[in-house]
Amino acid sequence: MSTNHLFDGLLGARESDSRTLLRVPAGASWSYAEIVELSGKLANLLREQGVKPGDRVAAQAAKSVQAIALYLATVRAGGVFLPLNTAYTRAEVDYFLEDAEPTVFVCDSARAREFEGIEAQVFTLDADADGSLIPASNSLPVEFENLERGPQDLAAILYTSGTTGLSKGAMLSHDNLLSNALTLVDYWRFTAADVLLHALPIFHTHGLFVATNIIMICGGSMIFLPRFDLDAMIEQLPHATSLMGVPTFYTRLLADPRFERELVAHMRLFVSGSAPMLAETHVQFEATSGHRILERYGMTETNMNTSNPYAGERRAGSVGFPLPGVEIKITDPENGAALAPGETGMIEVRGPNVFLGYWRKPEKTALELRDDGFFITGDMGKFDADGYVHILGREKDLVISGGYNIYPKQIETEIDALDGVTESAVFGIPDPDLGEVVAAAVVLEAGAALDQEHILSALQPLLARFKLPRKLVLLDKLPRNAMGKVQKNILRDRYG
Ligand code: MCA
Ligand code: AMP
Repeated sequence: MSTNHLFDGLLGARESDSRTLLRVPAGASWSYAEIVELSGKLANLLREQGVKPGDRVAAQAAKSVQAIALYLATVRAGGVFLPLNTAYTRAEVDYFLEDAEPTVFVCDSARAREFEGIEAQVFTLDADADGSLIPASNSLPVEFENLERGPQDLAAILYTSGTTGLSKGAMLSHDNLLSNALTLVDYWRFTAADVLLHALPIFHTHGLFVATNIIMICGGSMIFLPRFDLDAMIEQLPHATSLMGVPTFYTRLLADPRFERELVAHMRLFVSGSAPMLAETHVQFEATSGHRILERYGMTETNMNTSNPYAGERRAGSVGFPLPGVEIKITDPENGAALAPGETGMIEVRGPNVFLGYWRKPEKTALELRDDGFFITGDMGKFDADGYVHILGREKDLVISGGYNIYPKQIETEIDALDGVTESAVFGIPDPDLGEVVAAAVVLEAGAALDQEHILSALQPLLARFKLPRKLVLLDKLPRNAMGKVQKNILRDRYG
């Protein structure tokens, strides 16, 4: 039998395991064996559609067990899984389809007409499993001889924006994903007794790889919520042992009077990441629930890099220690020279978790991934005296809103292209719910007949709704320093 590094590591031994891997609040559940079977049928379908090793399978699909099975099927068929945020507009998706050239594209049936005529074979998959994908695979065998894939073969591409405004596909290998999940199972002490309350989207590293891969490896199960919903969280927490979320999950739970100590007294672990968590949230969470949140730090390009300890002190305001096998170096951003503990500089990461490079963008890869394997994260930080890593800022121009990364450059490019606009600056302002939200300052041409409402409606077909500025101010000019660089810190202070 051939080896498939990632699939064997995740589910290799579980094809006749009748225990539950996943259940939804309405009651339906799927065993490990059933999900392996479903992935076998889908892998047969992908092969029938011409998916060969290295071919991309893109999915902009609602969260469902079938979407998870499609990820597994792609891996088994030797393909490269490419999940896309369901909020992306047609204009945004077009870019990914052109760049990645998938063989198969799966989307919601409500949007299928938008994608008529594209190069890829289009199938549809809705939240309730309706659509063409599942019927097309129904009569195919569950048996599937997995394609031979080694540790360094590509398993997934996840797009992440950049300072240029154009998204870059981070190429993740079988071993990037497997090695990181294996490390985390150990570090966070996941076992077959775990029930993870899964409320994250499954088109990002956090919800797809960290949460799902960990559970498959440890043999535990997941309660799969379609999205974060407070009522459902309060209802399901008593049945879970662990939760992974972005800080917004925790601030929203804390604000709900039903979130009390007794509700979660039985819980084992609360993990937070994807965005900075305020130290006061840590403190309040512990005071209310009796649990100390375990904060960790990751990136699309690197999976998880650091984590607070399971047994030792979980330090508020810190992202913990480098994970076993992961090296972290703090460097001078000007020249890359290593800095001493306590000094603040660029966080660089090396290890089996670090991606292979950006898809078809060797020049971008060369800018961020050093020859010696260290990846330049764009996050600024330091080690404290006890070896804990602290993230102290970002060198990259990035807004993190509710755990979604939003690159100002993409929004500025769209605003600047509007008739009547001279220039714009997009920046993050603090928000009690989402951490940060997007704000924009726009300078109009003299006499331009544009106002805030026109600008926002012109942006709607171009940008996912979570990227639309929540605050938009019209200015005569943007504040600039002596070098001519826009001073976003001044805008942030003034309008935040
Ligand atoms: C939804 N909206 C948002 C966001 N989410 N606006 C800004 N930022 C957001 N994050 C907007 C919608 O467009 C909509 O706007 C309105 O809010 C309500 O939408 P709804 O879906 O009801 O939103 P919500 O339920 O309030 O969602 C907030 C959320 C969600 C629960 C925080 O965004 C979420 O699940 N975030 C997690 C993101 C995540 O998984 N990040 C991991 C990536 P309108 O009314 O105008 O239509 S980072 C990663 O993977 C790295 C590796 C790592 O370290 O983990
Ligand atoms: P992404 O592009 O989704 O991979 O987002 C990765 C970025 O999210 C990192 O480079 C950090 O800036 C940020 N991030 C992730 N986890 C944390 C955390 N625990 N604290 C602060 N920032 C974080």
